Amino acid sequence: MELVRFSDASGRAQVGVAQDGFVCVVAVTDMAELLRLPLADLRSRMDDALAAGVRVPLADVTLLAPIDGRTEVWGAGVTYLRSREARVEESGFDRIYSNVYDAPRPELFFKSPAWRVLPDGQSGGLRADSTDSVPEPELALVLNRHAEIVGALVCNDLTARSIEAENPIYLPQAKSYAGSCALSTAIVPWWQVADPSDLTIRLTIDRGDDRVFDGQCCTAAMKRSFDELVDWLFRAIEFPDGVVLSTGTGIVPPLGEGVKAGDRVTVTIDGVGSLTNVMAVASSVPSGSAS
Ligand code: DO4
Ligand code: MG
Repeated sequence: MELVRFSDASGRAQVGVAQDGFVCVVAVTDMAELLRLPLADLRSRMDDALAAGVRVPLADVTLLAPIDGRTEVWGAGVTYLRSREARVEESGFDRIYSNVYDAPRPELFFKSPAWRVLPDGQSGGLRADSTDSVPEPELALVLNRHAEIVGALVCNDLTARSIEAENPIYLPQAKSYAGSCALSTAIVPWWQVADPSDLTIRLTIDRGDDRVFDGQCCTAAMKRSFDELVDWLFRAIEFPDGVVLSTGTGIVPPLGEGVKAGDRVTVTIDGVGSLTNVMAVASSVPSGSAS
C-alpha cells in the first residue's frame, strides 16, 4: 500500500491509501494533517481507511504531487563519494566539497515548498540561464513533525550545475527554481521498505530515440546514515507539517553532458517507485501541485 494525494471528479484534493487498483480515502483534510501525527497514529489512520474508507478506482482519479500545506523539501549534499568527486571536478572551490564530505556536519539546504514541487509526468527541471543542468536521482525520506521517518519517495534534485560551479554561494539559485524539485507520486510507508540501506537507484536520460545516459548506484554507498541526516536537519528548526529530506546523489552525469530541453529523465528506486519528467524551463506553478 501507498499514501497518495489525488483529485476526485469534483476536482477536490484528497488523501488516500492506494492498494490493489483502488484508493481508500483517509479521513484527513490534507497530507500535512497526517504528517503532524506521530507515526503510530498515522499508521492507524491508514488502517482505518483500508478497513472503512470510501473506495474509488485508481483509474477514476488524478494523482497529485505527494505533499501539501506547509510541508517543505530539503536536500542533503555530498553524501556519496561520486558527488564529492563531481563537485571537486566542476568547481574551483574544491576544498569546500572535500571538507563537507568528511565533516561531522552534513550539507543541508532548502529545496522547495510543497506548492512548487514538480509532479511525476510534468515538464520542468531547467532554468534558462544555466548552461549545464543535471538530474540528481535521490532517495527522499518523508518525515513527520516528530522527526520520525514515515515513508519514502523518489526525488530528482535537479540542479543548475553551471551556476553552482561558478560560485558555491550561488547554491540557492542552482538548487531552487521553478521545476527543480521533482517528487514521485506515492509515499511508500517506511515499514514496507525492506532494506533502505541497500536500495538500487537508477537514472536514465533519453534524447529522442537515444539513451544518452544510464547509471546506477546503491544507498549502501552513502557516507552518512539516514538517522544522522534527520538528527542534523531537526537540530535548530521545526517542521510543523513535516518535511521531505532528499538524501543526496550517488550518480552525476559527466561534466558538460547535462540534460537538454526535451530529454526524458527517469529515476527508479527499487521498492520505492519511479519518476519521469521531460526537461523544459518550467512554468512557475506546476499544475497538480499542492494547493
Ligand atoms: O553542494 C552541492 C549539492 C550536492 C547535492 O545536492 C548532492 O550531493 O546530492
Ligand atoms: Mg542532490
